Amino acid sequence: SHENPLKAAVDKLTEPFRENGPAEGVPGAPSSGPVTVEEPTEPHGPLPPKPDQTGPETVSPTGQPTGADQARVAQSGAYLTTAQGTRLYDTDHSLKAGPRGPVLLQDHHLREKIMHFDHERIPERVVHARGAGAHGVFQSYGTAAGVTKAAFLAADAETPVFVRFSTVLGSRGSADTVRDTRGFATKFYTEEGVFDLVGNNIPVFFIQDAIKFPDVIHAGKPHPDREIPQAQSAHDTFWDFVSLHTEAQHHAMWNMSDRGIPRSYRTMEGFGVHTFRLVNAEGATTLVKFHWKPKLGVHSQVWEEAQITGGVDPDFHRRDLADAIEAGAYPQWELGIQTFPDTPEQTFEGIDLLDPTKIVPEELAPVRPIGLLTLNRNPSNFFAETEQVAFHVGHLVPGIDVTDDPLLAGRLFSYLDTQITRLAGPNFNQIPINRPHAPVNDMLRDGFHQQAVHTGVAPYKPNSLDGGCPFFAGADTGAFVEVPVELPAARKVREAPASFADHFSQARLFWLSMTPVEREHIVAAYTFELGKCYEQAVKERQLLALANIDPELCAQVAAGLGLPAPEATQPLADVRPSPALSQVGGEWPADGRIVGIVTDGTADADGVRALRRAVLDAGMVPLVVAPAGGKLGDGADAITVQRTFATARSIEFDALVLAGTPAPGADAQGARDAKAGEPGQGGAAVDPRLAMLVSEAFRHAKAIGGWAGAETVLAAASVPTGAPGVILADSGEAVLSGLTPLLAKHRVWDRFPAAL
Ligand code: HDD
Repeated sequence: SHENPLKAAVDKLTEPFRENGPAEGVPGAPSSGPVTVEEPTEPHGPLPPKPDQTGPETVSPTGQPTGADQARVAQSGAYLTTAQGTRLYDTDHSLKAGPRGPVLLQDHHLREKIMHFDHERIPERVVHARGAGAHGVFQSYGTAAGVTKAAFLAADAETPVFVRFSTVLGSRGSADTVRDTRGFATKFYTEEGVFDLVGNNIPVFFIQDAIKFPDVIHAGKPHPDREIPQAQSAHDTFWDFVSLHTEAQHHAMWNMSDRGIPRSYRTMEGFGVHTFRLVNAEGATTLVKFHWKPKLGVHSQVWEEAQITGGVDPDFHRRDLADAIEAGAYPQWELGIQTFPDTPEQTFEGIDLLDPTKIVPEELAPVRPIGLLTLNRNPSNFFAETEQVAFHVGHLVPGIDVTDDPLLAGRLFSYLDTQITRLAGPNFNQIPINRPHAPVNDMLRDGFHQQAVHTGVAPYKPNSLDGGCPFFAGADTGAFVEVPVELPAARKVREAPASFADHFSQARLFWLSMTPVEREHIVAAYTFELGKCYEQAVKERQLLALANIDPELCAQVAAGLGLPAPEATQPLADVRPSPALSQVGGEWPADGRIVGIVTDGTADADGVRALRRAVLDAGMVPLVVAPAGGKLGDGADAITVQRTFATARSIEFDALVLAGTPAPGADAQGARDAKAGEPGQGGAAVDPRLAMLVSEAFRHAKAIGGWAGAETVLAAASVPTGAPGVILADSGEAVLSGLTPLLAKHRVWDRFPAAL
């Protein structure tokens, strides 16, 4: 960070606005000449919050409102009433002229009930319509105190937060696991006002200037004539745009990588994308990029899993987040910052910090942890909280300011503007989930859905009739004061800086930073997406962009499309890979991983029980899978079946253990016959659904184990017993100790490329 030479100027500029009255003749003050705003009374402390501006309701960790709020819960009072509080004796029948007669217009209850229902929906978000949210707390480490004066980043500060994760392109009801960027928006209810960090799980963006946002979104959303395809980029208009507008290539490559299909919201990184400017107590400024690092590591689904999930459990990510929180497995992320000197060039190691299509590799600027986010409470009402939460990149607190990134500039307009339509007016800050926890003392008045009953006669400044209140704060009394950045003399132009013309070097950097298995996934993703395009010209143009990123990547995709690989039209960028970008190679705690225990219900019940216990003891989650639902065995020892062969798919499990299935005596020939759906001679049939489950788990690179007869099932699923990540032992516990180290690596990576 650098000393800010302009601190004195800021102090001087803000002086007229402070409590003790204006200083005389300060240049830059709002009126010319001496400032004459006389306040007739002494300022007093902040006014108590208005009833409509207190924080969201108190809710117990189990989601039950506590204390006084209990009375406000629907379905808990004694009598059903109208919206006006009049008690009702019937809500099942319209008022009619006789049981078979016409319905009467005078039925006020019918009209009120239908009127309200007719208006239950609000417009979905124009982007990021599909999402899931959670409450939590942000614990600051205090390590950013040297670079920012933001109070919520001071040592030991604890701040309530609400986070909403989302996909970008799909409608509100679309599937969670589509290939897309994910939103990661955090609202910090700080003592100095609300700070929103409205980021994504991808650190770069498709465009460098917000004026292109309608273009990229129109291209990505379904085609305007048929409104298909839903929630995907695998179509002509998307690839038409990104192949013509090549600054989108870097972000498109992240989407085609495993980052585009996260395993869980809990296993995603988050990024503020833009460079922000922090200001410390001395007025010194530092440029930063924000990062969220998940404690569970960064993990993804494989493509086939994502597709299956979209069908069998479209709410996969939403459910996963809510279940984890309900089970007390609170997801956590560390907030970190990369810091850069605030020099006039606003570049770091040659990378333009105002270009949102560029990252600064962590190897060049390490991410320094500054606090811990824990999500620990599910919303109690999706609409009230997750749907109505309104984020805005302009919700800033003292100590955090914006830069001149032209993408950020347009966002600063858009997020307020969109709420006018979505939340129907300018008072969306009064909706409980959006209310600041800091005292609010604004002079904004009236408007649709105004909840406050403001008192006083003078919502204007200066005034004498309301005692001159409210008063201005200064930089030293917590005012948000813009950093007085010096601007070079400039011409008004519609142009971008020259460095913004580099569209391929960082896409190449990303590609070169991937491991072989991750590259294979990227090739498969491009081949699938372009394979879904109809226009030859679009495919050829995108191949040309790939040629300028990496000829090998281009050749592989071209081969998959059956098209010639074009030559690069510009020299390949000379870049150093950033291993930090790869998701493969690390090890993470196996806590909370899901182990499917498959049994036919007849064999080794004690073994199944013991394995369940061992899985729980290891901090993981056992799910017992059997041919049909119900209980296995009787009495206190009975084992509850949690998934059946009809409901279990590989997507849900991190590992599968085959416990005594099928009955001993089955042979491989029997298993092969069973695969065709018929019991073989002398062998028990392997249920084809079980065979499918196991072969899926194998293809999805999940660890598989088993004992007592597991070989037969493996044979039926065409899984070689010697394959990587297949552990056969003579007891469940022995199998588990073989599986646990595999789970720490997330997947059996060695199984690729054979598996896909
Ligand atoms: Fe945006 C929503 C993230 C560029 C305009 N955006 C939205 C959400 C996230 C992002 C996470 C969902 C918030 C929620 O859960 O309610 N957006 C980003 C990121 C961007 C970005 C990381 C680039 C770095 N966005 C961007 C641009 C514009 C918008 C350039 C317009 C010029 N974004 C919006 C919006 C949305 C929105 C139209 C839709 C709903 C909303 O704001 O509240 O204003």
